[in-house]
Amino acid sequence: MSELTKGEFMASYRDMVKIRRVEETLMDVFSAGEIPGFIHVCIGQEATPVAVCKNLKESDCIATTHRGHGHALAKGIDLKLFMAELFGKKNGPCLGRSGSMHLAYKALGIMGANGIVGGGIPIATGAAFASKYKKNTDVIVCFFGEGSAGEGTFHESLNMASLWKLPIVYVCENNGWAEFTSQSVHMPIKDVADRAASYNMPGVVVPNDFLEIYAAAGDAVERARRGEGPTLLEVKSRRWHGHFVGDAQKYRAADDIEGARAQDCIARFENYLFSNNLLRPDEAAALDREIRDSVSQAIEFARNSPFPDPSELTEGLYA
Ligand SMILES: Cc1ncc(C[n+]2csc(CCOP(=O)(O)OP(=O)(O)O)c2C)c(N)n1
Repeated sequence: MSELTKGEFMASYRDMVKIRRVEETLMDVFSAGEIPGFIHVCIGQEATPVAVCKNLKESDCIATTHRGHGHALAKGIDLKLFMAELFGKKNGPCLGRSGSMHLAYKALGIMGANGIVGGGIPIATGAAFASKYKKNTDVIVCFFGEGSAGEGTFHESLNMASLWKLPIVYVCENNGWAEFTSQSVHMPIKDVADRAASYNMPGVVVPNDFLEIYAAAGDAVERARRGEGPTLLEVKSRRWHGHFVGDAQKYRAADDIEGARAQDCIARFENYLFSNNLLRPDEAAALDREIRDSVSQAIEFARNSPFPDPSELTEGLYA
């Protein structure tokens, strides 16, 4: 793992706050009916995408899930293009066809969000095979929730990746809830990382803490890049809001939600930066204003962008 410079600490903090402000704004504009489909926000989980992606280079690839906004932003997608795609507009990276749940951006190695639980895992594993086959040293990161760890795709992919020593890091963001189902009723173990032993790869558990995730992801990415194979990294993350925007979370106890908020990964990182003289409160406030402005500008950009023309519907299809 490489040591972060003061500039990289600041950039990481900025990315985490950016993801939160984007998600908060999306909750509002989605609720106002401006975005089609469903959206799933990652508020409370911002440390993972940023800490993991800070260990990647541009040509490294990621695969993500229905809750993938934070991963795409952490990999560096332009905020205006991102927003245009969510609004279904023609100037989004997928020409407005993907929306939130299938967002992809090849130029930055964002292989795609995925509405199928566990669907990204074999795709990412295939990309890792391609990287090894082409000898190009790119590492693939596959983000998924603990709900995916019960899918066959998870077990088949991890088995193959270990057998063939593929350059991949499996990152499970375990927030304890798969839609409306608590982990305790669908999984007989507490740590998804225990499953790594079956596939003879390291299984690592870290809390929802930027520094710990950054260090563990760094080790896993380096191991993959050295050709030593995959790692299963589990983050005990917490989601603050419902499964999708509009879910009232009636299935969750109040103290579970309050506990999630109390373990805020951004506040924790901010405290670390303040107490180590890496950030001052006035700098944090200025950064926040700047981020809020850029989010508002991206929303306006998306609102004012054109929808694709129906005549373009079959463009880009193989057959
Ligand atoms: C194969 C499949 N089964 C079920 C669903 C319905 N579904 C959508 S999200 C979800 C829960 C996912 O939970 P998890 O993987 O833990 O991710 P999180 O939502 O917590 O980020 C389910 C069951 C689906 N989309 N795909």
